Amino acid sequence: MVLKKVYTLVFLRNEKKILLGLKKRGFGINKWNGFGGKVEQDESVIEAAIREMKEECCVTVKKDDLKSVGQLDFTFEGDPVMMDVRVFSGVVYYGTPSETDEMAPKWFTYDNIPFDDMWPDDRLWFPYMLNNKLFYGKFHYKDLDTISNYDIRELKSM
Ligand code: 6U4
Ligand code: NA
Ligand code: NA
Repeated sequence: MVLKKVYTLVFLRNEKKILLGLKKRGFGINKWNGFGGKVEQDESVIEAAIREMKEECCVTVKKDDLKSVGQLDFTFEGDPVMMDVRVFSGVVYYGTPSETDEMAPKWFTYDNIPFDDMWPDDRLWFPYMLNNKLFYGKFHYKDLDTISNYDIRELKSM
């Protein structure tokens, strides 16, 4: 039996920039990433995505303004739990991205994305997201810094 935990990951974007947050604690600490976290038992994936945006960078997003753009499965050597990450992209939001205990938000131009300080998988699937292609990616990590194998493909629909 495969154990699986579902996570959200949200990227706010405009024509010139993408919003990332520097994670200040926990899993992925000191890495830049989108905003998100575990889907809890009493909520849908989209509800979790909206809640985590608010908790992590104080921004309100509405359900209809978030677009499902990809799915990522991560496994780690010696860990039976698969991370199933649902990736969303949005343009419209309310409020000003602000620093919280968990994340320090910052806008990056598309030619200046800090891949060296992100999860190693990001540079492999960001091109799909940035070119508005739906994607599925599967990554097996040997340790937290090293991908031992992966597969990414474009999807026709989510
Ligand atoms: P708690 O336990 O409440 O602090 P929670 O906020 O629920 O945690 P967290 O922050 O651990 O969850 O969630 C991990 C976040 O990191 C999710 O948004 C998914 C994302 N993530 C995990 N592995 C990733 C990877 N290899 N590449 C990537 N994002 C990843 O781009
Ligand atoms: Na989180
Ligand atoms: Na959480």
